[in-house]
Amino acid sequence: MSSCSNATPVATAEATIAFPRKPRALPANAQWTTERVLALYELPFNDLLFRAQQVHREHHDANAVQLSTLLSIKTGGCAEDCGYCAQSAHHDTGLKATKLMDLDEVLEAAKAAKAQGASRFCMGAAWREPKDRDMEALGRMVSGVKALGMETCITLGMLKPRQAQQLKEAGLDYYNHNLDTSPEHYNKVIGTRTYEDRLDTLATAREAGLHLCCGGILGMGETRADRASLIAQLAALDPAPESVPINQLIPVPGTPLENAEPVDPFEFVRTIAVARITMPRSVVRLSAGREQMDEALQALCFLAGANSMFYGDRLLTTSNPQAEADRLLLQRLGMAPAAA
Ligand code: SAM
Ligand code: DTB
Ligand code: SF4
Repeated sequence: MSSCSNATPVATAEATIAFPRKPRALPANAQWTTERVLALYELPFNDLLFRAQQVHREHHDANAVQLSTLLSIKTGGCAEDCGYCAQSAHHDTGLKATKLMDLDEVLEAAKAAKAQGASRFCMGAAWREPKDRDMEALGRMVSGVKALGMETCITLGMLKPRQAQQLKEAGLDYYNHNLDTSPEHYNKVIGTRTYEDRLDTLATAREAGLHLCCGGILGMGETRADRASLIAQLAALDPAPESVPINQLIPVPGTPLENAEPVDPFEFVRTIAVARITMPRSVVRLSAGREQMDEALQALCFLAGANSMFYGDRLLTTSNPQAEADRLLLQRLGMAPAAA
């Protein structure tokens, strides 16, 4: 396996508080148990893709792709120790930390994303959680982007109920908060925030009436059983997240996962297919890691049921395929951007 043993979280004061709570088990009536999800993974590749494509066509336009553009509105210096992340203050990645971006700069980036054809603008902040004093500025960003006629998404870490309501009132459509991996593998990657914390934040966002964008990362030294367990956790959220980002780890130098063994490309496609089958109505996003994939692999991901991607030359701190190259790829596949 990968260098994941190196990814064991640093024993900080926060981490020792974080470990005792056990992640919530799947609900007894969960339709997709980890075993049933694993059985999907075990299908012959062609059978799995056929089934995923059937489900996909029942619920979605098979040739439409939703395009989301990301912006890091507050970069680096994060108190959390996520083993994959360039922005954690626990890792020496050489990234320069910044303050929260000015509203004008955010709106300029959103206008540019819209002009390029993105329907959703996703703002990300490298925080464990937002401070109450930042909520007004964040609300103005959300309402400003919304006023441009775009869908809005934001990811700020853990949320308090009042903060989630403030974001909703400002016009937020989606809150992104990933489970990242299985509950079983989680503590090998992250020590400063529990799985339970993440589930609580997702519930808080839901209670405020926000749509959920929630997924994970492949290639962090997890097993197939872990991948199945992650998908079972996502599918058991009731309702399932409206948007499910499947990221391939971008190994960032200086992070504990910099030398993690890459996930097998067919296993990545299988995961997209399994997400499609278990969460039929959700939009499944082919997320980080597309620069490390060739076009044939991305086409297989669309065939497996991916119907969204991050679009624009940058993700948060790392690069993404050029927008022009993506437009050409979609054209060659006879696919078109989905309307917002
Ligand atoms: N700080 C907030 C949080 O973690 O909730 C939001 C930003 S965080 C960067 C959002 C998500 O990006 C993570 O949960 C993770 O799934 C994904 N991500 C971060 N670094 C990544 C990497 N190197 N490769 C793939 N995905 C990554
Ligand atoms: C998600 O699941 N992936 C995005 C978004 N949600 C916020 C972030 C990907 C980050 C990739 C690494 C980086 O650029 O720092
Ligand atoms: Fe901080 Fe989010 Fe990165 Fe974790 S993933 S270190 S919470 S920015």
